[in-house]
Amino acid sequence: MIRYLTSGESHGESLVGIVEGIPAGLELTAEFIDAQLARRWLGFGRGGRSKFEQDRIQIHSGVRFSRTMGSPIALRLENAAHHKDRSEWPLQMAVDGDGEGVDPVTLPRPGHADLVGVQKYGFSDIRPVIERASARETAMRVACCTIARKFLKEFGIEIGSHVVQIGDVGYSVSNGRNDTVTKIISGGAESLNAAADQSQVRMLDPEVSEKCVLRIKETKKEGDSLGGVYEVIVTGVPPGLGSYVHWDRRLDGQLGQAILSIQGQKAVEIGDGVLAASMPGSQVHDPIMKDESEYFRSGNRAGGIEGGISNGMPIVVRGYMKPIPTLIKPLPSVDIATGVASPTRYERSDVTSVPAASTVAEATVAFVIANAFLEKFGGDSIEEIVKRYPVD
Ligand code: EPS
Repeated sequence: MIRYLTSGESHGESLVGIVEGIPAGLELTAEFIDAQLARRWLGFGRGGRSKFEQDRIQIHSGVRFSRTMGSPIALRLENAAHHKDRSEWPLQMAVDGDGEGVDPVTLPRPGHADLVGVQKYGFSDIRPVIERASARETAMRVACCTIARKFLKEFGIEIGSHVVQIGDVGYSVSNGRNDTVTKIISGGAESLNAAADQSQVRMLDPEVSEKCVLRIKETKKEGDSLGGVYEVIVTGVPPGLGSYVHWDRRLDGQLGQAILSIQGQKAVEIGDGVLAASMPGSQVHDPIMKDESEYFRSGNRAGGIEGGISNGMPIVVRGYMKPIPTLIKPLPSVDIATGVASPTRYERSDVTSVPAASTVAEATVAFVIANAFLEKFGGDSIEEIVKRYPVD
């Protein structure tokens, strides 16, 4: 089984990750990880930091001559912001020293971890909360999970995503029944990325994409922020991953956790989950069919999972992200130093990061699917696993 840990603050010197449990013999290069890190910066509506933060992974251990060795893989990413950005960051995030001359942050933003973070950890300064709660952490998460993604690719399992809504602009898609999506993913879910990555907001429809860009521009002018919805699709998944026998082995439950663990995500849906709740059963459940050798479903409202187990159809997961809580427009709050009501102050931020969240979600989904795959077909090396799960 794969596990990973991340460490690091948004404006600290670097982010660090350790990935354990990747089988030996997997081809892995820094370039492969960097390509996914670059996709995480996609999307109109990001703030100033996206202009200069160049994420280049450093692989420190666990890989020899571009192949994994089965040992833990240590990764590091520099925060350019720590060195280059506003001069106070190195001071704010110094590892040693007594912190003299560093002004505390005392106005918690509604919707952020700020207030609950200081209440939990007993700080009088919100800065430590902001720094670790920041979505900057997802850069290392993507790096770690990209190794799981590479592992899945060896076995023909691909992951793609696209944005379906930003704020109130979008379309109601389909989980794989929509003709456009079905056609695109027939060549593997990565084709979905090839199409979505062309759009400024990772949307498949150019007209809707344009409308979203306009909506983001208007929202920026209004000093506000936007959330949205994205869809992650996994193709090439064999039937039988996950299990109904125990709650924590259910694949849909694990995917829900993977999505909701990403900063700012408030809801998750498998297949047509939300719509299905208001429809009669006869219109929801995908008819079972069989060709010469295999069972299949004539639809995919179930999103590729029945009874907590993959059924061989594409896995479809939707994530719902709230608007970013850092707004130019002040929100009502209370100063934690004085107890006096005071509007929030603006910190540099994004207007929306739904396109970025969609790529982070691909990564966290990869981690879940890779573990479920290893549970069923696992071994210590790629060679050993190929014997259990032959690939063309
Ligand atoms: C974030 C605030 C912004 C975002 C950041 C997440 O950072 P800064 O305060 O430095 O402008 O750019 O996202 C990233 C740095 C990233 O890599 O995604 C926040 O408060 O969550």
